[in-house]
Amino acid sequence: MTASVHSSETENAKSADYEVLIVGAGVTGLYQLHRAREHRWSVRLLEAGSGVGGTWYWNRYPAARTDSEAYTYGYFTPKELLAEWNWTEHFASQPELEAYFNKFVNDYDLRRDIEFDARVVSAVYSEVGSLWTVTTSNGKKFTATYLIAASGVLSVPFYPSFPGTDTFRGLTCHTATWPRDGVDLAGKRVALIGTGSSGVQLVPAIIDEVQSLTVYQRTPNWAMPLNNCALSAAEQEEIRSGYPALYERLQRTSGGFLHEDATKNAFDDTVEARRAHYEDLWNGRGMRAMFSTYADVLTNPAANADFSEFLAQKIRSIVKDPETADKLIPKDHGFGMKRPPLETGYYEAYNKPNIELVDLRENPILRFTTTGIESADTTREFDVIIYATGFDAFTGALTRMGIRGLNGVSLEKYWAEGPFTYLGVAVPGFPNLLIDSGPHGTFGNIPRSAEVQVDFVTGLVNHARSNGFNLIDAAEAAAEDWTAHVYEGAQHFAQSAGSWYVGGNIPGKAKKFLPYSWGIPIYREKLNEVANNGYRGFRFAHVAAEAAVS
Ligand code: NA7
Repeated sequence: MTASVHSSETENAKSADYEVLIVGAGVTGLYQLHRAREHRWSVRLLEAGSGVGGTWYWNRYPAARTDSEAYTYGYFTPKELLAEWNWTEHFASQPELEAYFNKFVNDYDLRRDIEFDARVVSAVYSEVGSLWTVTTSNGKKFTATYLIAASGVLSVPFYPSFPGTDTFRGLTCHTATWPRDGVDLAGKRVALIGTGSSGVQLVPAIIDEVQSLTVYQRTPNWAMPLNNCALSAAEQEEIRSGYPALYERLQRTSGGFLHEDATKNAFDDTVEARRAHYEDLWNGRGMRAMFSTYADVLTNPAANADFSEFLAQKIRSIVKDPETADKLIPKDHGFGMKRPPLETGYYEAYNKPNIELVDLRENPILRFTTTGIESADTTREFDVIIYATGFDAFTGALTRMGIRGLNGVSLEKYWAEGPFTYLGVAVPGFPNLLIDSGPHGTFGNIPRSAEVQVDFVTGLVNHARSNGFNLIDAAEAAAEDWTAHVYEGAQHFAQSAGSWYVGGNIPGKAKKFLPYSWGIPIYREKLNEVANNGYRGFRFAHVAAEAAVS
């Protein structure tokens, strides 16, 4: 490294439109843009939608809300936003979250750096000058030294293919691309396919409005009450003054949630003590049961079965028809092996006269007809069919962007057998592609894990910038070690086969564990250690505009 900072930046500026392109204006990409501005990078953010918020821009279905306490989900920097913003409920609804991200963008004048309606359709790395050429759906081209993908882990909606879907003459929609003007469901015969978090939120929100609701369920989930409620002015004040202590706590807990990690094992308690603890969890807020049940609830099958049986009893006690209750109880996985939905009146909705639950294991969908859905038992007629069928999680957005690294290798092909990353932020052979929030790095309360990545990526780019480098690549051996470390942490999730944690929901997708399950504090520690050791595991170089990489 010989070039001075100034000469290197000038040279890059000559050969590329920007130093950095960020993809995605969701919770992660906006924070990355803010950090880019702080460090005066020349930057442009490319966003597929016409507005900001990512998940909270697209998922506008009734009752869409976060399962993280809102005050743990928002940004902790900049400080002004913390002081000014009031969350109105413990768990914020989609409109409130969208308003929050708009305020962030407006207050910090970020909008001028965002290109809307610009879905990335191709991103090709060139060794000459070490830069990315990115093409967007609106026909524009951009070049930059660094391409930072903040394209989200749950951002590519999945549509299962059923015969005849094109023939249905009524309305079809997906929870993840819900129309901006809403969908008129009043008095309609509605079908809902899918009972993950989105379906579980939607059912009680529409049951009183529709003429009939038929829920097509393939796999029931262990849903627990969200126990949301409004925040009083006094609580809002308390939250505002408690942010520093709250942030410290969120740095400590494995999921980056409020909820403390359990230290006791299930059978250290008596039956009575366990029962009392389970009741307390049932009446508690948010994702507490995932972290605070017992230390061995995910790792000891007997402990897992004990808690799962408590939940099964709860379902039986709420749902009046025993056959329906039984269908709603998962049989193929224990609590926590798949991401548990949080519910508000979901099980109660099955006591309404206008709901029907169709178990797809008994009655698979055979085809869509012009007027409804034919399943093995009968044909039902509908005005509206709603897909709540989830996402091609973690890798879906990255493998659909037309990313090509060194020698034209496609990321989609490179990851055909599962993702291969260093730290969840870099891929060997794809220089200067950096990932904020993707496979092998994301866990728990997404903004809290994403900020660890954004801060690391910001430091990494600054390190390269200030040392006159314009090429960052991950070493293959480092990625091998990291990928092995990710899989080692996945062993507890042995029953997750059908989950989006392992690509189990997408036909033909490699079945590999995708999140980083060691917890955010360990992740942060590992990333800090790499940064403090000169970004060990990365290769840096300076490539002149006309020269090829040696
Ligand atoms: P999820 O949790 O992936 O749920 C998708 C649902 O769709 C789930 O019940 C699936 O059943 C069902 N599904 C998927 N494919 C089919 C087919 N072919 N036939 C019938 N049913 C199908 O997505 P959500 O949007 O609810 O939530 C995603 C995350 O967003 C959530 O966990 C939170 O983190 C926020 P399956 O279980 O695969 O049998």
